[in-house]
Amino acid sequence: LRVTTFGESHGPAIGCVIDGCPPGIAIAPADFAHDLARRATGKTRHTSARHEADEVEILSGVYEGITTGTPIALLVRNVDARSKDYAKIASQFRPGHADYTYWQKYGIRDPRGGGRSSARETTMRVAAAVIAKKWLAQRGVSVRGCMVQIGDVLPRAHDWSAVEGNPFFWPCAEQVPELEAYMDALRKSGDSVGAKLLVVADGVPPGWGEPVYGKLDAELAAAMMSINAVKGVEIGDGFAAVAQKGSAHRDVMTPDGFLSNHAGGILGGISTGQQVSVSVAFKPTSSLRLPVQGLDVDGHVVDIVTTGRHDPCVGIRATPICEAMLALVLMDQALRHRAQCGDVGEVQPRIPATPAMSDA
Ligand code: EPS
Repeated sequence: LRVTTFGESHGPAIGCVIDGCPPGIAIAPADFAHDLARRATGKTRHTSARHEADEVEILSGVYEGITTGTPIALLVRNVDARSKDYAKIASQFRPGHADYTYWQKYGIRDPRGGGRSSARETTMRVAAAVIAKKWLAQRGVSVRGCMVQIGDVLPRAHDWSAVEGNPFFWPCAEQVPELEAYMDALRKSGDSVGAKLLVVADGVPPGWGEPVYGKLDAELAAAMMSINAVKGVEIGDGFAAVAQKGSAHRDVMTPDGFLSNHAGGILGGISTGQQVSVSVAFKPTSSLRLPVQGLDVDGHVVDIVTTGRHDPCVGIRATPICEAMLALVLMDQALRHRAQCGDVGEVQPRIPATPAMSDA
């Protein structure tokens, strides 16, 4: 499965091409609405106020509502760009923003709304993954995510049923008013903050992933790191494993399943049959109202103040994006596994009775 996106934040449209998708999957424009709305701007005061319709047009690869096996092209038209906000930033570099490295690399950039480096691009990852999630669901695999840290605030409880009921994808309902107040104060101060997200996949059978090149965890890390503003990825216990003893980190095996999941459902680059778990760190966004010293294209020191409709915490909208990358990597690995080892579900478990752990 190959997915590529195209388009700029303030161009006429954004889109993606999904190549290598199997035929026979039912898909309609309405199927994209739910996940695109979960990711969209303009839904609450805690995210950018830009109002995009995010309506998906299916341009190719689907006939009479069914994927044909040919490349699927999806398009979303941009309807609420305000490019004049970016007149000044066109000749300046915001500290912490990709506009500096784009300029160093290409010597030309589309500065309007961040152009290609805008979070707008992630719309199409989420759209592409709607198809992957559907294909995976038909094989008993589901993907979900939540926020597990914003700034220095940690959840006091982890209740998956709370996650979709608040704008932060936060797993502890009683803390939501606290987060609202936190974000209101942050927005008023003109600053931004980072966040950590957790995404998990349940129902992944043992055997997905390749042992050396194309390890499941390596591909997940690359996929997550390709999302704007991501600065860190952990699989299972991740960096906490540094302080653990081997006797604590290893997941004890019994005929009824593993007794823990420090490995995050992956050993040697291959899924164990347990829950696959990935944590993703998002940096605080760099487009701030607070003035900062930067440079302009001529190398002069300038005071930079970014106006416009920016997210004070891009992690708030990133749960569906991380879910999308998890689903796309899993579908790709499942197809590769099928090509090499037989259809998903056709291969009998080599060791009987190793059910997945519960999703604690
Ligand atoms: C973004 C800036 C804002 C966000 C945008 C990402 O856009 P604008 O500069 O046009 O006000 O709204 O995100 C989206 C439009 C989206 O769909 O995610 C940025 O600088 O990355």
